[in-house]
Amino acid sequence: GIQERTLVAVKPDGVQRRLVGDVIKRFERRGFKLVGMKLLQANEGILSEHYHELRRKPFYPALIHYMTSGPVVAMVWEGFNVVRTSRAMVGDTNSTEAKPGTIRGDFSVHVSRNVIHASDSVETAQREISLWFHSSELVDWECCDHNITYQ
Ligand code: YYY
Ligand code: MG
Repeated sequence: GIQERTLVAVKPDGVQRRLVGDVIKRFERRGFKLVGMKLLQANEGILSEHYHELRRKPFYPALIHYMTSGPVVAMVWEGFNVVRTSRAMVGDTNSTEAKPGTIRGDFSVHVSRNVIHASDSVETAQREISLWFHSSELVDWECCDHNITYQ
């Protein structure tokens, strides 16, 4: 869609490895607009909702343990087709398959420590944004280069 929004989160391994700046830089340079951002220690409550679809997977307990092991940086990015484009920027879930040039393909070697989350559809993005952010934490603002980035 036109000006859609997506949830991106730098996971605890990414924060520990000081990759937050690299991740933000890629989204800024691509032309997306940051409309929300916070560092937080996620608890099991939010993560069990966030990963509800995966609750029966064998890796689920380890995933929750990892995701609660330290702070995450949650962000909302806005722009043209941002949901699909950010998935392409993030790369394959399995770091082994992730192409060089993608965030996972450049910064991770194992699926269980794959640095970053990005919503997988517009519907998922809407659900995840309202799970991680209050509407008052999202900022509507005009980017000064909007008419240069877009036709
Ligand atoms: O959306 P994405 O993060 O690319 O993958 P999901 O299938 O939603 O899985 C979420 C999360 O679970 C993944 O980023 C790492 C972890 N995981 C895992 O540890 N082992 C797997 N075999 C599959 C996923
Ligand atoms: Mg997913």
